Amino acid sequence: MKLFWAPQTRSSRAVWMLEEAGVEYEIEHIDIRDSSQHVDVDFRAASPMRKVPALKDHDVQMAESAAICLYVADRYAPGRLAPAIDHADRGRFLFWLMYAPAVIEPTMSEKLNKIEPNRASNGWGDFKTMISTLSTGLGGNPWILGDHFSAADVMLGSSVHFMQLFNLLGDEPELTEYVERCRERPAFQAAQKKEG
Ligand SMILES: N[C@@H](CCC(=O)N[C@@H](CS)C(=O)NCC(=O)O)C(=O)O
Repeated sequence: MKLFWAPQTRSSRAVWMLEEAGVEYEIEHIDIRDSSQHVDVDFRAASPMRKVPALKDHDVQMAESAAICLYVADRYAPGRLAPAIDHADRGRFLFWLMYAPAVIEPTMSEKLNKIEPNRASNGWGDFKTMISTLSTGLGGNPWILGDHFSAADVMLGSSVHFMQLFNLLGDEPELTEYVERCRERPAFQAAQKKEG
């Protein structure tokens, strides 16, 4: 399995995921600032937008971090990092997995770029509602599905990690403790080590 990766990017969550799954993989460094270097046919096939992370696993080629996390969990750690397809938690798991790209990232972008949110027409609401929904979702549990860590925590935890790096997180004890728990995981630390 090969992960197309760049430092200080969303690639770190794919590494975290692969480390949690315990699969073997190699990393190919993509220079995201120089598209003339994007000559690898596998990278071009896996990532039509030439973005990282992207993955090649035998004949599977794909991009989008949430999709990669879901693929790795279902393929290599079913029942452990993703509830089985007929498990009652599956719906909640998918909701929170998709919450990161569908709600957290657009609201973060609006906040960083000081764009006034249009709650009613935006599919992602606004930053404040995103934060309170996530805090309520955690509800004092260690992980988003309760006691069980899953791929959804990789997506959510890495998003909260970036929120903190960008100084977007105010006094949110629930989220601060959550991201601290994520950072204590050996797989998270292995991913951070690769950042150099
Ligand atoms: N929605 C994508 C976003 C991927 C993305 O934007 N990656 C950035 C780095 S964090 C990138 O490759 N940027 C280079 C470019 O767009 O040329 C995901 O979650 O994987």
